[in-house]
Amino acid sequence: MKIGITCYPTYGGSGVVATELGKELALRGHQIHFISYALPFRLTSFVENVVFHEVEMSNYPLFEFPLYSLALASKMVEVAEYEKLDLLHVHYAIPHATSAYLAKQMLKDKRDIKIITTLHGTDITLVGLEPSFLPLVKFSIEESDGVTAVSRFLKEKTITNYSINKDIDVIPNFIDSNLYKPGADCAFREHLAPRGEKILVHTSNFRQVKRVTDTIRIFEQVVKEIPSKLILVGDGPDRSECERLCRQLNLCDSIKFLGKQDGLVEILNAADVFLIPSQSESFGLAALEAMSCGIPVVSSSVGGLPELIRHNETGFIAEIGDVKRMAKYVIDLLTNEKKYTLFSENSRKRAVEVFDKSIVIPMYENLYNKVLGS
Ligand code: GMT
Repeated sequence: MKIGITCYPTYGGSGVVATELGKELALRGHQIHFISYALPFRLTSFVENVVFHEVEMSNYPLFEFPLYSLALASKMVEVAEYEKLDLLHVHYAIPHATSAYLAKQMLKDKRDIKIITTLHGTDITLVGLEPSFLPLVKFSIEESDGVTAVSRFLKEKTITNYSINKDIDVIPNFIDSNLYKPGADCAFREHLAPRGEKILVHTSNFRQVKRVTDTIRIFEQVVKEIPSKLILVGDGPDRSECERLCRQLNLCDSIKFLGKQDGLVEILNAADVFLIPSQSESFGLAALEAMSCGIPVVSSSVGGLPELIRHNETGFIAEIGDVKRMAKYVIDLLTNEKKYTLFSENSRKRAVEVFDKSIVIPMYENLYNKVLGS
């Protein structure tokens, strides 16, 4: 198949899923054309069957606001026409599904290009609900030939919040469990915790929905009981507030901000517990990455997280903001070796058996075939 993929190219789960999907489809012989304003950050080296098309932006002074959605639609038309695409698979509804709709209309006399829209999270639960976007998001979803959501939670939210009367396939996030796998204790661990302290880790884009300050509050309670360190990976709007909180709690020596990092597998393999106390999380790709490395996860009970994390089996789940309970769960895990080993094994097993790319990628291929009628 010849497939155009559009996603946000910068850091973020939807861009990761879209790029890894494109790379895997290319390995399976499909021709993949990424269409975006910049090279997706996970597309770091040459992959056969993958081409990148950059959306060029005009900076004419009359256009006070960049007209990206329109430029994207034009580029989609160009690529679809000259590369003879069968379908456009867009990730994150706003504005990608709308640009794809426009491209489809422009192409309608030449080819019947199909549109698949994958809903990832805040496109439905936050931004899409704004009055200025809601009717457009609803329309663009309904006009897509196929729609997928990354969890049952997100599917249900889409149907209720947008009164959508359309089939939505649930296709979860996936992982390369050969890459994200448990590794031997490394020098990195010794560097982070030279006195054999336990290591808690959190990775995110430091936006409000991630409640990174809760992560710090959980750690504050854990460190009172167990010698430990907290590693925070990523960057974003809440980082300064988090750094202030560390200073205020006098925890600067125990908490390390690593910023954005590429060597995530190595960092996860140095850790004991992964924390994700989000306010909203439609799937929780970061938690899956940790589980695949055999790291038990302690999370909030929101969104799609309970579909990923098995309470009292692969990790623990608590109410949003219940820092005390989450800390109690972490302490329980770190002081009970037998339980810890069992949870670690269960986490890895669930990642491999349910969410490995070899299981999930065919779900997308099946949907493509269904939509193309082949
Ligand atoms: O919705 C977002 O915040 C954006 C999106 C992204 O690009 O990072 O994240 C969402 O998509 C991921 C991949 O499907 C999911 O694993 C994340 O749970 C989801 N984030 C939220 O729902 C907050």
